[in-house]
Amino acid sequence: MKKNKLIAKLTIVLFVITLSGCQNNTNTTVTDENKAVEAKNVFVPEFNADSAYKNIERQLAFGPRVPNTTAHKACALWLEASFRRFTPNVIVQQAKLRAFDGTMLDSKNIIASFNPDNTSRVLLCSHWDSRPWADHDPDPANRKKPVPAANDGASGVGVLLEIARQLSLHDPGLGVDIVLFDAEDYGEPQELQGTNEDSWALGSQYWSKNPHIPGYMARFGILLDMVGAEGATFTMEGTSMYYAPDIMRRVWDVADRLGHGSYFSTKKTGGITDDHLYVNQILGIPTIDIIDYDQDREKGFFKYWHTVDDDMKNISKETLRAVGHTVMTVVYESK
Ligand code: AHN
Ligand code: ZN
Repeated sequence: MKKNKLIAKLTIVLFVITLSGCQNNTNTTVTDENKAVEAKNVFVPEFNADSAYKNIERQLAFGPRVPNTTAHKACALWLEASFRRFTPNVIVQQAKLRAFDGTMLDSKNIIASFNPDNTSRVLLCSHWDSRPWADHDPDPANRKKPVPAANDGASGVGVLLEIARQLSLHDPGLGVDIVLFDAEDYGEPQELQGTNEDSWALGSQYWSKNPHIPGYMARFGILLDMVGAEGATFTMEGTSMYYAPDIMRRVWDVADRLGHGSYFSTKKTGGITDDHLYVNQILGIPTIDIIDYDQDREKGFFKYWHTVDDDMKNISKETLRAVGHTVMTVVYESK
């Protein structure tokens, strides 16, 4: 009997130790993910803004990358070939996706992986398609024309291609997946009384339900959307703050530390529907959106949003560098 009691006691003690051990581990992981304040002593390659800028020009040279057009098909091949120069691990995920108006979109999510076997992974993403209609153009004659999508599309991709190049040159020591989502910008136009939020971000909805690797998981994700405009302001957007406040603070802290605080405002803004929403909701990867957005501005988004003037004229290498430098530092410091 005594022996039994002792065993029971020991079991309880062991159980408590195990419990507190687990808690400790969890805490450590969370703390690790959050700490940003101090620069880690790791090598961070230099982000080349000229290269990012050229990547945007190359995309625009195809014409608007509207799904089901030849420009879209040609650009997809170029994006895939570009990735293959940097890593052998490239997957093109094809899907036919139904748009709000019933159009079936031939879409391709284009994915590049670095250190595919490392279980410690970071997700970087952006959309690469162009909006078919410049429905926010001040001139009604332009509203049925497609958007060149230099900022709203090509800018995030331009930054991510440059990051991919750097990842191929300097091993970050952790897994990185770069996902270029298709069919983000085929959302229902407002004048059709569009309240159909799920008509946006079709490519990321598909990928989140069918990740390129079954059971895919990453520690956190960063979405880049409209990261190239001159004088951009990236606010702390509500959907990101709801699902991934620690990641958002950490990225903003890094930006501040690197001297890019003028682009990364600590103003809290409303939540928006963008690719990160579905990655958060469906896959449960805490993902933030670095986006030029503030609901107190006339348009919310940048001045030329969904107009035919979203072209190279408005793209700034300084803005691209602020974003690229910040995101690359976060990635390499996540080792
Ligand atoms: C909505 O307008 C609901 N979402 C905007 C997401 C977006 C459009 N990002 C780029 N273009
Ligand atoms: Zn758009």
